[in-house]
Amino acid sequence: MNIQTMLGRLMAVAALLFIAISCESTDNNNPDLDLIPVNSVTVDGYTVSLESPKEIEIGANHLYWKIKQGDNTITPQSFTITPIMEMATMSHSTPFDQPAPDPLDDSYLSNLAVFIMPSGEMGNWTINFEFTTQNDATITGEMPLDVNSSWKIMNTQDDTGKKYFITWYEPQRPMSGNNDLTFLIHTRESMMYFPAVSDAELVIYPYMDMGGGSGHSTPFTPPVATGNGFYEGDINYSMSGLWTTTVELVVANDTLPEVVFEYSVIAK
Ligand SMILES: [Cu+2]
Repeated sequence: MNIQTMLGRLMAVAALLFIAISCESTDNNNPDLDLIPVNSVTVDGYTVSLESPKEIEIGANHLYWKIKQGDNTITPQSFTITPIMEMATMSHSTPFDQPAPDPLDDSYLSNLAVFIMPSGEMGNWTINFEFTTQNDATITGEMPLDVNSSWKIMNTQDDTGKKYFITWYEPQRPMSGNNDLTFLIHTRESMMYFPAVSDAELVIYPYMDMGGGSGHSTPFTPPVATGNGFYEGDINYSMSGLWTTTVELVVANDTLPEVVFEYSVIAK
């Protein structure tokens, strides 16, 4: 987490305290987390709801889980998930963390999931979940999930065929001027295990094609590893419009085939 994100979280906590003091807040959605409902499933009288700040798409997603028995939010002893994509000839998972009590609102369990493929003709996503209630009851269920396309994830591989997933984590909405620039790197150890890679190097090159054979780059600080697969730098877009960013991943002194992110930068 970088300084800006931390400041943002602190400010959100301050805003939350202010709201708690200044009004009788009812249950329902937390305005500071600003979540939209994604799906919910009821099993044995327990309703498991999934919310997220945005529609679920390939690339990074923050998932917020709430478990209710009737109108009461319950705190399970444990809650684990397994995202699975069922495809014609095989099934696979995706890079994800297990949910933990959310630091901003502990009525939610939250986690990061990086979806590597969109839902569609190729296959469907389901999140299998299991939780243990305070009465030691174990409840299992499954939640179908629609994963939309996006430009925010690409993959490459080394010459043994080992796959690496490069996720554009931020800016989610690139704007002219300065932006935090954060990537996430994962690899595929098996169809069910996609660990974070924290010891790679990223070589990036942002470019704007101005047409007629001319174009230009823009000032940036190369992203460096900060742990858990995160690589943080920044970028200062000199113009709005269509940009590309080429990313070369260097793993164990081996430079893997480059990937190119293509996206719009909006005027501030
Ligand atoms: Cu798939």
